[in-house]
Amino acid sequence: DKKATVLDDAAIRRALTRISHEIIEKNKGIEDLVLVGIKTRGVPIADRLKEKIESIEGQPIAGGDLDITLYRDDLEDKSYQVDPDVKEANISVDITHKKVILVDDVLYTGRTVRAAMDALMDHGRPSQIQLAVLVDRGHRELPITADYVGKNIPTSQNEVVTVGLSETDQADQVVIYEK
Ligand code: 3GP
Ligand code: 5GP
Ligand code: MG
Repeated sequence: DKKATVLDDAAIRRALTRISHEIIEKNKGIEDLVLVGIKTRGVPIADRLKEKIESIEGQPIAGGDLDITLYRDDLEDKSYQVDPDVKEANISVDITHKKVILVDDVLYTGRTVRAAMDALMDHGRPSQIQLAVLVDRGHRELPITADYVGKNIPTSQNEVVTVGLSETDQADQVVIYEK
């Protein structure tokens, strides 16, 4: 059952514009930054941030993506717990001594981000890893925090946050559903 639309297209656009400025400010520019999106919906979000940051700074910024197999079979049955694993990494630049910003749509337990960090560290030795998410829905199971958050959405375990993006879905919107 649909409970509420928490972000519409204008709100998503504003949140990503704000995060773009926060990334530039925190890093005092964009030198040595690499934006890495986590598939599926972290990738278009990373692309949008990349475009905004490049237009603000007038310089290109490196990018890549990670495909992490989530516990797709058990979205319903949470008793069957499997940790996410990295299926594929497409990062063409050398990330050693670079500041990597991981980008995902929803941060929940933190296990996906942990797997992503493992994959990055197999690829090189970044000087720093930061995390940007459109939605933080809480319920962390690991000591992981996002550096940049579009919106904090306190949820219960039996709610689901769906993220729609024009690149993959009909429209840009974030909606809370009750399972
Ligand atoms: P995404 O690939 O765009 O991030 O996990 C696969 C998809 O299932 C995700 O899409 C996500 O949107 C959706 N999803 C919805 N609820 C959950 C959940 O509780 N856990 C996980 N892992 N994915 C969820
Ligand atoms: P975590 O590993 O932190 O539990 O979950 C993060 C990943 O799982 C994100 O990439 C996201 O796609 C997915 N995910 C977990 N919970 C939700 C949710 O409520 N809504 C959506 N859209 N994705 C979720
Ligand atoms: Mg995701």
